[in-house]
Amino acid sequence: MNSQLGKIKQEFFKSLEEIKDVLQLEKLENEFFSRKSGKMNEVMKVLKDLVGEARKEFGILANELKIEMEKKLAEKKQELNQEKLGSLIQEEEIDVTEPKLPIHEGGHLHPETKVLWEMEDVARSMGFIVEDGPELDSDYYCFEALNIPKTHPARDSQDTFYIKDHPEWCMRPHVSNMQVRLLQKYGVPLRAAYPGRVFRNEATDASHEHTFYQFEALVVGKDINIGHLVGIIKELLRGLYNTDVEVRLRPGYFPFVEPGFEMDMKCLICHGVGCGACKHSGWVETLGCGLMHPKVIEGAGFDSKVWTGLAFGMGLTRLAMQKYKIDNIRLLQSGDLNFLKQF
Ligand code: FA5
Repeated sequence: MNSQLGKIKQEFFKSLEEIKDVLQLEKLENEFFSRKSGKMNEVMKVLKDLVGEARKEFGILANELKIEMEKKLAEKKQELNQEKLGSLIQEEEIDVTEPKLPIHEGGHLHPETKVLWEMEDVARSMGFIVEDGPELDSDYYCFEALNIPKTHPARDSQDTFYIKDHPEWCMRPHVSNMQVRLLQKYGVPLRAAYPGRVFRNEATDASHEHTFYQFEALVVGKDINIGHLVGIIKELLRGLYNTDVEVRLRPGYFPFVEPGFEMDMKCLICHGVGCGACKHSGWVETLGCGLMHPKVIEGAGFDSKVWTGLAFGMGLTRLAMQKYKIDNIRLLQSGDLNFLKQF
């Protein structure tokens, strides 16, 4: 086998042997197969310098190796999932003789789920793909890949829930952990939305929870500007509320955008007069946004002189509060049926 391919093969199989969980596996997959900077794709660049038989032979060998590696990745994924399932079954005791509880009434969707699904529909109608992401994630995707330095306060365990004895893993504090992952998976241009649950070590009040939902989206293309950013956000809000929503933009700092902004919407509960949901200011802090930082685009493997992007992360729980006129965020996860039956 060609020495370059041989080296890659050896490196891949050695790393594969050391993989212990699905997240490590995903990292390995990116290392070798990411569209722009994956090692396999780098090797394929050799092809253009080869001619005739040498080119044909190299192409066949590289393709065979790629198929073999992909097969091994799929097998490993299945093995890891089965191990996990096995341990869950062992832990769970199921009593199949236990009588079924009577069903008194049908349930219905939680208000946050309704808003989530509506937002997904609006985003899809605007040409966005919609993806889920991991809630337990690596420090790399949550911070490092987003140009957030080691010293940033968000990395402090005061703000982020880290996993005991595993300082490289945390419960994601925002869904921005999907930005670089999606760029690596789909390449550019890209229009993607990635809502989900996030976790922060927060003191709760009427508008802050420790566990809440965000709806984030990004667009990467050529000549993306702030007009696109504001237009897309307003269109999404109009789709959710069926009316124009008054918004205001303030400068905001997020290391992964430049320039960055925070956007507030006029409180739909009190119409700007002041209530618990808007901390009596008439405005609700709704989202962070901006033009994607060149370092993030470069980090995902793309030329930031050619490709530009926008991103925004909305507080989906707050959007639901506004939609259903809920003035205390803590009610949403209270499990109080008297509250939930209203929706
Ligand atoms: C972020 O989480 C950034 N990742 C958003 C972003 C994405 C900026 C892309 C730029 C580009 P922030 O911490 O401000 O930013 O949270 C975003 C939104 O989540 C807030 O505007 C707010 O609506 C909501 N939010 C934040 N903290 C809480 C909380 N404790 N409880 C409920 N909602 C919250």
